[in-house]
Amino acid sequence: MLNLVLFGPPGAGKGTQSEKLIDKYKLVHLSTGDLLRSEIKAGTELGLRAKSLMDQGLLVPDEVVIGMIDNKLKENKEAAGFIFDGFPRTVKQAEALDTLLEENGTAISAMVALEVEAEELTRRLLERGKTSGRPDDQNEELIRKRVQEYNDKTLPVANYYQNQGKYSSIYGIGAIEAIFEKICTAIERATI
Ligand code: B4P
Repeated sequence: MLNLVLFGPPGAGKGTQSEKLIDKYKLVHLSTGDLLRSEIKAGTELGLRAKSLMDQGLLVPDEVVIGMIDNKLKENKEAAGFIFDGFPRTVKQAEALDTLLEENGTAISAMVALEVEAEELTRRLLERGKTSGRPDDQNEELIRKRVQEYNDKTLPVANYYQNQGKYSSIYGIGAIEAIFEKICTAIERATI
């Protein structure tokens, strides 16, 4: 099984590159951001709880996202592999993911981190906010809060995978196709 973690700050290109990776490696896409947004759209209790945090640029509680991932792994037992997009975002989530995968007799194959400077992240997200309708993409202060949450709570996840020898870093500014090629090379290197 090929199980990839795509890592990086908000706006680094995780969602964008995930679409191309799914196509190439035939993986099941698990984006906690997308899963949370569909709960919000469906008006569930979980969605309502998540919305108030997401609208402030804050992470939702670990138990919520871990539970969602657990359900999705159970629903996709026949998958050739998974791409985790926007998950794990805390060390607790990374540890939980390792346990869940172990229970299914598998493990993370590689983690690819996209590196993009803060000014470019703000520019991209404000641009996306013009058409996405996402409230968290429409306000510069909120975007800065999301990047701060990333620096405080998510960056340590890179060390977690570095310690397991699974971490690769890719510069995420440039043409989408050129970045995709670099990601594929990193995956192939990590999995031979
Ligand atoms: P996400 O949905 O994961 O949102 P994101 O990080 O903003 O998206 P992404 O990083 O995939 O966007 P992309 O770069 O592709 O999370 C939203 C919120 O949900 C979080 O703030 C949090 O509250 C909550 N949440 C989600 N997961 C959680 C978890 N595990 N734990 C707790 N809370 C969680 O795209 C950005 C833009 O850049 C696009 O418009 C794209 O076209 C553009 N772009 C991409 N690549 C480019 C390139 N090379 N050049 C120019 N533009 C590019």
